[in-house]
Amino acid sequence: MSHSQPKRTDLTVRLERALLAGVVLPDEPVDGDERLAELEQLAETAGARVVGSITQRRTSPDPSHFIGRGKARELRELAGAENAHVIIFDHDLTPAQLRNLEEATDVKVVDRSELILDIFATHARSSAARVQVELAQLEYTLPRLRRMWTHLSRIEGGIGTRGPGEQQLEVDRRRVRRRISDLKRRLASIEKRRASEVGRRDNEFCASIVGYTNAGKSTLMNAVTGAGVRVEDKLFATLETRTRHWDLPGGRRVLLSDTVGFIRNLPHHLIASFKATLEEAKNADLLLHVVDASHHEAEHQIEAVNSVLEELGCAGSRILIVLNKYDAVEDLAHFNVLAAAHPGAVVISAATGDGLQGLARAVAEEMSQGVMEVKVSLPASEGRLYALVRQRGNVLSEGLTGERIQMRLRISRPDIERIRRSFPSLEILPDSPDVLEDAQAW
Ligand SMILES: Nc1nc2c(ncn2[C@@H]2O[C@H](COP(=O)(O)OP(=O)(O)OP(=O)(O)O)[C@@H](O)[C@H]2O)c(=O)[nH]1
Ligand SMILES: [Mg+2]
Repeated sequence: MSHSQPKRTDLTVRLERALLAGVVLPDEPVDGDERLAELEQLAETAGARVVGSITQRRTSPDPSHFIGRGKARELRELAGAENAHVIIFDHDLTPAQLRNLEEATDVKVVDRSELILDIFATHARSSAARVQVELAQLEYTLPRLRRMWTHLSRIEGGIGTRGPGEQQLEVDRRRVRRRISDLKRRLASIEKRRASEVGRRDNEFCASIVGYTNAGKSTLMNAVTGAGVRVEDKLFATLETRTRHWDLPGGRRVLLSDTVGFIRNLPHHLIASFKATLEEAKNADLLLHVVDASHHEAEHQIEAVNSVLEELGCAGSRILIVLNKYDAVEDLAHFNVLAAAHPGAVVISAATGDGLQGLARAVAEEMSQGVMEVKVSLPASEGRLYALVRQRGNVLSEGLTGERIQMRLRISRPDIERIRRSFPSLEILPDSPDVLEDAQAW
């Protein structure tokens, strides 16, 4: 079938019949079928109906069409035969490749980042998430506006004008740039607000649930806190951070956050825009890295999550691996390899509740990690600080010198770090052990 109207005025694939296209390059960790299966899940999450797929093995992408020209012709025929309106590529394409592919196939072409951005745009509920997604979309779109110009010039050329396309493109670009700076301003104020919220939580132990999309993060959140977060067998069901208290047996309390899931090659602009949302993870005392242990690509998903964490600046955080969906494990040998590779991991089923007590124990242990003896000094007038130190630490001795109170106490490293962050007037005396060297640098 032939489409004479512009194809990329609208990148959404909702309700459209879609073909998937993938290229298998050497040295890619995840195999082609698995990647196409994930792309199919993404396409369906975005609302498309997948009607066929094509893959090609290549040593490197074709610079002009990504796939070979012959394959592009094959795609055109298949699109015609299957009455497809869109071809979704399992890669990110350059603006030129997109343009060439649309010309060669005569249908709309969408790349993997655009597809993920479309899903995020559809799922974003809060105003913060909407701003973040729109910003990511515009930043990804701006360098691709050339194609819009092609379409615009085609339309305007039809009514007999010469060269207005270039002008229109300039107008479009300016409009987009203005919108981008407007969104950035709004995002900055959201970030400021969030930072002050995070600041208020400084005296609590914060744990963030992170993990590949669909790993069961929200199910875990609901199971331990009764939060009522939406759970779905869909990618990117959660786009907003939810935070709730989790009371551990034994009386300790954790502030637990559930947030957006990660995926292999998460579009870079999206990570940048979601930094504010993902800030929780960055400031957390502990990350619970939830893994779908029943998935055959679990190990690659762990790696993908680790690389996003690195990009977010969380590489140095304490991480507890949580192997979830144990109830759904079919290949026990495969599971055993996974478990053996992560000896400190806790095995659970968030859906049935199995293993949650063990998880609570492991978290409690993390909380009391690194208990040490320190000497501190604080102004006698700071009643709140004094109360907090007494509540968190185990006071061994205490004395008053002038206007300051000196204390020797046993306290966990995360606790003393947190208190110190919120109360700069707390002084850690130099003859305290190890922490204190780093303490000077805080
Ligand atoms: N069998 C089984 N299914 C589970 C378990 N935990 C979660 N699920 C299912 O896995 C799917 C995804 O669960 P979610 O909790 O939404 O996953 P998520 O990690 O929050 O996903 P996103 O927010 O989309 O990134 C749902 O269909 C859950 O019912 C489990 O322990 N066992
Ligand atoms: Mg979720």
